[in-house]
Amino acid sequence: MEQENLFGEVVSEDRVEPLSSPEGTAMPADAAGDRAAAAARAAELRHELDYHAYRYYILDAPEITDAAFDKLLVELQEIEARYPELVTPDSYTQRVGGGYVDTEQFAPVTHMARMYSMDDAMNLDELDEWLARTEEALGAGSVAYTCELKIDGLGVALTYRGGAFVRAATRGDGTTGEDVSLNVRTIKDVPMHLAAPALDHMGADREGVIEVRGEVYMPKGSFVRLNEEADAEGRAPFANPRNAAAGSLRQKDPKVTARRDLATFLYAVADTAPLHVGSQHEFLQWLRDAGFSVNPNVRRCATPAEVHAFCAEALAHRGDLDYDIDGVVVKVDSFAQQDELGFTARAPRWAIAFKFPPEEKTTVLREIRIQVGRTGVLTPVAEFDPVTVAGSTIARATLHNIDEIRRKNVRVGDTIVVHKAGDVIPEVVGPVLEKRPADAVEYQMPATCPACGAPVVHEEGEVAYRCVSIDCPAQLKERLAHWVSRGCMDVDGVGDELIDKLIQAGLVHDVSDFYRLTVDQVAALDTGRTYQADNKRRGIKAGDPIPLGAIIAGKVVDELARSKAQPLSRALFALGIRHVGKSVAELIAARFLNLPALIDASEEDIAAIEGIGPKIAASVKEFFAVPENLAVLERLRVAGLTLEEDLGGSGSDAAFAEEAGVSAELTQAQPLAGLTFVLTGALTRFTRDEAGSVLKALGAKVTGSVSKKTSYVVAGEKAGSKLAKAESLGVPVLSEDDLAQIMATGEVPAA
Ligand code: 3BA
Repeated sequence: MEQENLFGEVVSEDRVEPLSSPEGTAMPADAAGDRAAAAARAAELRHELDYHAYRYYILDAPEITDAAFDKLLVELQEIEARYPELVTPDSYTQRVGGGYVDTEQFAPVTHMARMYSMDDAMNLDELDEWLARTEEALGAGSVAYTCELKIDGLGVALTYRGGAFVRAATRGDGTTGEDVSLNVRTIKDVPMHLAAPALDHMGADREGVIEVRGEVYMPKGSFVRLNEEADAEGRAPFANPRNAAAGSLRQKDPKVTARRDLATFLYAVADTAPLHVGSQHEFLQWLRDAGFSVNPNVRRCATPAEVHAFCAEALAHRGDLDYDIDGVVVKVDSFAQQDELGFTARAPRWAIAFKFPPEEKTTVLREIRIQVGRTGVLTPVAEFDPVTVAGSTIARATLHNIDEIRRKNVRVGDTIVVHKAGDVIPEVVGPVLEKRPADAVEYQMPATCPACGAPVVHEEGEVAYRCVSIDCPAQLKERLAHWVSRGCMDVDGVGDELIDKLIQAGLVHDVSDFYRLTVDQVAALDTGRTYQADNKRRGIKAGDPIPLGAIIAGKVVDELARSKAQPLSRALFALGIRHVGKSVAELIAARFLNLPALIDASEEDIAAIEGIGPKIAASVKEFFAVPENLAVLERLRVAGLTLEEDLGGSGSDAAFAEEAGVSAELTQAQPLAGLTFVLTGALTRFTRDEAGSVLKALGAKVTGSVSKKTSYVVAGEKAGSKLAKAESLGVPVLSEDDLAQIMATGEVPAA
């Protein structure tokens, strides 16, 4: 079946042959023709990339593998490198910040029409007043409302001309904002082209300029991770996801923004006329049809009571969302009714922001405790009397560093206000100064490490205080915990408690010791609990310590063994090298592919990687210059850790392809990307599953039924109806020998 994509095109899965590169240095005879062909192919690739990005980021339903997507991107980059004049600002390649100079960044931009503010309703009474006024003005019972969540992000305006992305600007003062195009382009859910259904709906107006508006935000999870990284590296954290989003959007280097995981929700437009829609809910559908991210939690409400119900639900589910909301926006749905109401000097009369009450509590700060992180950074943590905020009890919050303590002006003994930043992270807001005890003193960082007693170092110009001792047990514990954590080696079942016991028992001194643990050693560890009664048969007396036991120990050892296959990037991040976070580790691993190559690399080699600066390169080199670190790495290698990066397709397919003798270079090159295969009949040398794995490892899609979109059918013995169908549709048929040739060369022989 032919399928139309969002851009109104029939998507063909058949690969359009990439342009061959011009031979030699002589000007090709038909240069103009080549250029025209390149332009056409570039346009096609841009549409395909947009479409697949939409499937991935908006619909969460990708049709092709990441590798196949990258392949399309690389092809477009190659064309644009050869013909720089073909680069357009809406090209997918411009998302990664490639090749753009930042001279125009943050230039002032005047909005097409004013971006108004909104009036606030600070409580239900104020909301009711607005609803009553609105019903009165428009006729009671004749008004429908569209209720939206009020996303706590940053207002932005996105401009499109003729359906193509032109520019993005911050809201600024509502009249003029700042040009943040380079950074917004890196936000994956922002379409570079409006999709066909929305454009078609605009008729002749599709050629004009439109400016859609919405919110850029940072998901809570990304915010938490970003701040954990900041703490570990001794950098100042962001106060909440909104500030983190603002900071990320105002980055000078778009590559930094690209790594920050920003996202958008759109909800307004400068001028509704060209869209040919009559209400807010129709407009939101238009935005979805155009390929924008629109918050799914919206509801058209026919009565004030329904509006109330929506607000109550939103408040109740606030904590379940992966983004921060600070209220509900209620809008009169019909544009005709909106026009009737009009605007005040600063805001539309047809909309109101119902603000959620801030979740703040007061409590008493009992102690500031110092936590020693894996990099030796001393982090002060506020310990206060437990209070319930936003549905959970909190009793501690990080104060990050001494500068934050000074800025917040909190002292032990103070009555303090606490809340949850971004709805998730407990945070001390500040002291209630009237209640400060007379004897409360300003906090001082300790001179020695509370975990090991070594002197604490405070470098000029840094906010962090560090314990630089090699054998600080607190650092060891944190390093071990980091190694096994989710984003690192991902070892299930090794928690803080077990790590404590392993250290106490003297079984683990560095991460390589994890891999020498035996089931017996782990099984014998004390759980800290004791038997309640005698058990003569097992020789147990009441009061004897209960050991961990062989079942749990077996799982722990298995899990550790399983983690040996983690790629180099995971291990690099897990080692806890200063300034090497997850994304930096991925960049480094992708460049060097294995540990020996990385150890051999010079500081310049490392700094030459796109996105990696001299500070990171120096820190990596420093790490590998320490003999103890190299010794740990050697022990890891001996223990059987792979420590290699696999850039090709899905793990198990790639592994099988390797076993079947397909070279790693071939798997990595993904020569079959964009092609669809169907296997039929009995093969002699492989099972169909195995052959399928190999084809997938080489980038192909393997499906079960033959259609016009099928690139090739591989037919074995006794192939039946599928072979007949291929022949009737003119789909080329390959033999098992042809398959062997593909595996050896990556090329499909002429059928
Ligand atoms: N809807 C913020 N303003 C919003 C179009 C109006 C409006 C908002 C909104 C004025 C949200 C003021 C800044 C602005 C675009 C002006 C929303 C949200 N609607 N859902 C009624 O989720 N934060 N903010 N932005 N124009």
